[in-house]
Amino acid sequence: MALIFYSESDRYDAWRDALHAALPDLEFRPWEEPGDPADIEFALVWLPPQGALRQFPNLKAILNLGAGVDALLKDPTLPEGVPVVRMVDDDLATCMAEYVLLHVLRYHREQPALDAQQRAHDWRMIASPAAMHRRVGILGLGAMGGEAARLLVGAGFDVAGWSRRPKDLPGVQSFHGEDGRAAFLARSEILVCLLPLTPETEGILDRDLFQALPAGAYLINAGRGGHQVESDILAALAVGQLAGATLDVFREEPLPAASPFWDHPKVTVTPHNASITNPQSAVRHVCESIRRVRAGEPLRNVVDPDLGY
Ligand code: NDP
Ligand code: OXD
Repeated sequence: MALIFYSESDRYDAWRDALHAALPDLEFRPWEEPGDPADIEFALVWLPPQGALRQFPNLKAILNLGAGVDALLKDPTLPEGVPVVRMVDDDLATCMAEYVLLHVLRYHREQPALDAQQRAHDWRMIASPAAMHRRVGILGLGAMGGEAARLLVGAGFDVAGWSRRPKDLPGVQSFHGEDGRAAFLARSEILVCLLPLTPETEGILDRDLFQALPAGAYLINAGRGGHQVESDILAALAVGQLAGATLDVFREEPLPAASPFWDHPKVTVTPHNASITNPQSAVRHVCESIRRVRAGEPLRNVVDPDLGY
C-alpha cells in the first residue's frame, strides 16, 4: 500500500517523517517517483496538476492538504467515485481563529487610524466601546468559522454567523440561508468571510452585500479570492461604505505587484497565510482517514461534490 504526495507549498520531508512515524507500513512516494501506479491507494495533495490523479487505478481516497477543495473540484477529470477528504485539524482552525481575532481587534480598537495618527505625529484619543457592543458577523460557521466565533465570543464580542443550515453554537446568533442573509448583514459591523468557494458563494462579496452592511463596516476575507468582486471592494472603500478591508486571499495569487490593494491606505494584505496546515498536528487527521479506509469504516469530512465543499 502506498501514498503519493503532491504539493508545491507543503513540506515534503515533514509530511514523510510525520506519516512514517505514525504509519511505518505506509509507503510514502514523491510525485516524481510514483513507482507502479497500481500501488497507490491514497493521494495526499494540494493543487495537483489537472488530470494527474486519474493515473492511479486503485485510488481509495484523495486527502486534501487544505480545508478548501475548490481548486481540486475544478478538475473535470477527477476520478469518479473516489472520495475527496478535506483537511479538518485543530491547529488549522485555531490559527485561523487567531487571525480573525487579531484583525477584528485591530478594527474594533481603531488601530489603523491610530497608526495613521502616529505617522502624522498626531496625538488624539480615539475611544472604542467594549467588545460586547461590537457586532461581528461570520460568513460560514464550519470548522474555521465555528472556532473563530468561539474565540470572539470568549473575547466578549457580540457574534453572529451565517451558514446554510441553522447552528447552535454557544453565544453565537445563528442566521441561515437566503432568508437569514439580510438581517445577518444588517448587524455586521465587522464582517468575516470564512466560506468555502462554491458556485453559490462565488462573488458573494460584492456591491449588493456591502450595501446591506452598516455604513462604515469592515471586511475581513480569509475564505477565497473568488468570493470577492475586487472592483466592488475598491468602490465601497472609496465611498466609505467599507471603512477598511483585510484580505488574505485574492482572485490572482500571488497578488500582482500592480494590484491597487498593495498600497491602499484602507487595506491590509496578507499572503494567504491566515492558517497553514501543520503536518505535526494534521497528520492525525490523515492517519484517521487511512485507518478508516483500511477498516472499511465510513470516512469523515468527505466533500459533497454537488455542494462543492
Ligand atoms: P466547512 O466546510 O467546515 O464550513 C463551511 C461553512 O460555510 C459551513 O458553515 C457551511 O454551512 C457554510 N456554507 C457553505 N456554503 C454556504 C452557502 N451557500 N450559504 C451559507 N453558508 C454556506 O469549511 P472550513 O470552515 O473548514 O473552511 C472554510 C474555508 O476557509 C475553506 O473552504 C477555505 O476556502 C478557507 N480557508 C482559508 C485558509 C487561509 O489560510 N486563508 C485556511 C483554511 C481555510 P453549513 O454548516 O450549513 O454546511
Ligand atoms: C486551505 C487554505 O484551504 O490554506 O486550507 O487556503
